[in-house]
Amino acid sequence: MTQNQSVLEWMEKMKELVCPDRVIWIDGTQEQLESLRAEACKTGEMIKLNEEKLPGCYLHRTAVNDVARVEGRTFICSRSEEDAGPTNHWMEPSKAYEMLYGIAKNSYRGRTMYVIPYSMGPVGSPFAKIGIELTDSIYVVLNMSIMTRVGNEVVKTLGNSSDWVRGLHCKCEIDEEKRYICHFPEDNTIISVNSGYGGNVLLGKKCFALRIASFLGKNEGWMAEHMLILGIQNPLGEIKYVAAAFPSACGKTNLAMLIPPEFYRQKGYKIWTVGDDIAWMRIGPDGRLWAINPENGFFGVAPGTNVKSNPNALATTKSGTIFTNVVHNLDDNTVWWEGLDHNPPKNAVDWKGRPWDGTSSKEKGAHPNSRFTAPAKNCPCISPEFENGRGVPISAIIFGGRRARTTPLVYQSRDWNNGVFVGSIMASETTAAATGAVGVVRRDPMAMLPFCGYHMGDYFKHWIDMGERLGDKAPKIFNVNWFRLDDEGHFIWPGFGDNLRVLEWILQRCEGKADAVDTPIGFVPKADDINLSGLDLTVDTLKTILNVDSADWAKEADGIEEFYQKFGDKLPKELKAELKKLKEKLA
Ligand code: GTP
Ligand code: SPV
Ligand code: MN
Repeated sequence: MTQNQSVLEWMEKMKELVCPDRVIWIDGTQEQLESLRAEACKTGEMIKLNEEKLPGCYLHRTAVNDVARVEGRTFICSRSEEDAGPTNHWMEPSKAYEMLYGIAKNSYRGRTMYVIPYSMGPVGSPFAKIGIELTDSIYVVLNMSIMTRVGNEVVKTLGNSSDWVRGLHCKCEIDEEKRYICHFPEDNTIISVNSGYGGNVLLGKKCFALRIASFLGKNEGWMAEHMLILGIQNPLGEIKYVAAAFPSACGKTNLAMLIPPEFYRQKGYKIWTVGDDIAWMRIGPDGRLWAINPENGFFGVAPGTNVKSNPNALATTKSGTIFTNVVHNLDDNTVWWEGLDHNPPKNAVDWKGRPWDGTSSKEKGAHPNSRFTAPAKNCPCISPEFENGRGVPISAIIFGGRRARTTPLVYQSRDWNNGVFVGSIMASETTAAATGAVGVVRRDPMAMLPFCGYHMGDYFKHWIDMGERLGDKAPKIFNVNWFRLDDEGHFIWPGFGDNLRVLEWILQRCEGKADAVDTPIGFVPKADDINLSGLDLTVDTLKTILNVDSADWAKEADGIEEFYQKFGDKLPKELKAELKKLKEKLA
């Protein structure tokens, strides 16, 4: 397959370690993928779904103990502990290698080693980076071949370069106690053992495109962020792009594919999806910030996805898609999940593989973090710029979280550094995307808490530095919160497609066209400036979610101060100054 010495040497070493029965290079051809799908169906690893209703679609169930990212078992193994920082788990690299090699040893006995050469970003684009993942899981091969660009073209593009990310994945026994997701930023290496779930094993995604890439970005002067990218086309046909960072399961896929409300559609608004989870951003020749989506598919949350909430995502999953941990409807060999429709199947199998009657069962049929892996090219609103290796210019950066109270629907930061402050203080209720308690408010700076591959204080500084380089060409920075609750616990803002109403105000602000109210935390819209046409929401209700409560924010400021203490001297002085300014404004 290749004469690349760095690849051959590493593979030899890994082969000696894990002892596969055979080695298969993934060439990216449909024939090879088809034979792997057939093999996975024969062993029961995957179930082929109804070819008429869901052509080329499959169902997979992971082990019951292996359904989400495991943040407590995710490590940054930099040489110095200080470089991993206070928000990451750290292990000394030589100790980590020794432990991981001990677990991985001989674990491919009786199994096949699949070698997946993959490109994050369009193959050969100046933005793109290459990885090679070794895995003993066909499920991983098939997911990676949807989520990334894989095969011969990638090997050819790599040539003799040693600039590529090494990835070893071993299913082992899917033993929770020996599950480790380890990153060696200084060695461009990722090792994942004892898991078969998404973000733990699709090494191009969070491991490479965020944890390793954020480290590369700091050193090379660019940014790897947990952000969707979307284009908003106005009635004049002009398209403006925004990037938005929300924590896991907080609405990136939904926002990236939103369908404009009727009122906006009639005026001629249209949304174009560039990415739904990860953005790599560089300063372009024109001095602006340009973004690409390094992925080639969507690994989206299934529950809650339906014709109303996200018709584009649903359409994207109608062919060539792998479903993980959803309900299997045995009547017509299709899939179902909570929130798909009001007709749960009676004759079905739940995500644990047990018989399930959706009409009477009190238990959920699909896991809350069940997912679809769907090709980007299926998406009805995929941007014509999706394959463009130069990326798209970003007008606004939007941070957001899931907050029942305190954070208003939207506000704008005063300038770049204040915007970095707004990102750094993000807090959100935890979701099922990672193991652990759900619904607990935690600080999640820039939605990168589980994904920053180095010291978070240095990461903040990198943001400040990027702003300095961007100068007056820097995107404007905003914060949104779709999740404010009323006293009965209902969402006040309708969300989903109606979020375009907020995006419209954001773009108007970028062009200096909309007014705002100056509050202690930044600029909030005047209630009249959010277009409510065709919406069953009164201006008075809107005012309740635009409100900035000084007492709540004074408490918030104390929480920020406590959080900031973690970073010691690594907290940039600019952010310290922003906190001081906030406190003064609240006093
Ligand atoms: P990851 O793939 O984990 O990074 O998640 P994500 O950020 O892409 O989240 P996604 O769009 O899949 O949404 C997760 C959950 O939030 C789903 O259950 C959605 O139904 C819900 N959600 C998304 N957007 C909105 C919104 O505007 N309002 C409300 N109330 N819920 C939303
Ligand atoms: C997330 O948790 O942010 C995801 C899913 O996008 S995973 O790939 O598992 O990280
Ligand atoms: Mn994500």
